[in-house]
Amino acid sequence: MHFHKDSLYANPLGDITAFQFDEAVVNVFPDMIRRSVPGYGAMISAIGMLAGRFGQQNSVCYDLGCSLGAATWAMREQIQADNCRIVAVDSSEAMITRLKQNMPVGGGKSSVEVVCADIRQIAIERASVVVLNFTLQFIPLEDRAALMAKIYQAMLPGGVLILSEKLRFEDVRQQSLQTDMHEHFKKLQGYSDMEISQKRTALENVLIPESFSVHQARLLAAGFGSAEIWFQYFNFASMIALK
Ligand code: GEK
Repeated sequence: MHFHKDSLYANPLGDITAFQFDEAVVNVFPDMIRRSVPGYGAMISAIGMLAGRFGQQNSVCYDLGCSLGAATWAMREQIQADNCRIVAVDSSEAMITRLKQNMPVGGGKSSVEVVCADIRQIAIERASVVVLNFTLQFIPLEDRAALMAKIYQAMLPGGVLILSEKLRFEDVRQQSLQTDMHEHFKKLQGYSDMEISQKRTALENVLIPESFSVHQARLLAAGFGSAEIWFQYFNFASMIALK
């Protein structure tokens, strides 16, 4: 299946509707995420490495908000434990349809179950690895604590949660600097000022970033023993929380 270059916001749009993970987005998704999220490739490979280390025998690794399964395939490559299966979940039917058409063959011993569902609704059990790679930021603020508590409860001792998010900064100058640097990154990736600005409008009230201290406090309140950033590139960060 062929993917295209992201030019969804390249022409002036009279009416900019709220961003959705529909078929138009799916068609350009690999290009869009790589050119929009600084460090995306590095985070995907590290998720594979972490799954190799934390994936336990007779347990489940979850990729929540899996999109086209980049983190799922990276985990499958690296998991060595016996009977350690992967469950990949996304609420976008367009994403899940395409993921199923694009499943790479081979590449590991773990089985992969693909589920089209809202991650707030699914049951989670015996989890050794849980990945939320740029997904929590799309969950309504009021639902985030309950989701974290559900994940924590479902995790085995010694389990890991990898939480990657766009961050906001409480300090006004940091917020403006890091936002500017991200936009500079996008320009170097070939996005025009108009594309950047129209995408910003489409994501308003859809992608809601929080600060690291808010994430950390929520993770600790859910029960995690520690939560730290292991990777950051401007306002995009990935955290590791340990049970
Ligand atoms: C990657 N992790 O390539 N339930 C399930 N899925 C959801 C929900 C929900 N409530 N809300 C949003 N999503 C991927 C990238 S993209 C990040 C993740 C981005 C899904 C949504 O359909 C989309 O596929 C994904 O979360 C977010 O490593 O585009 O910035």
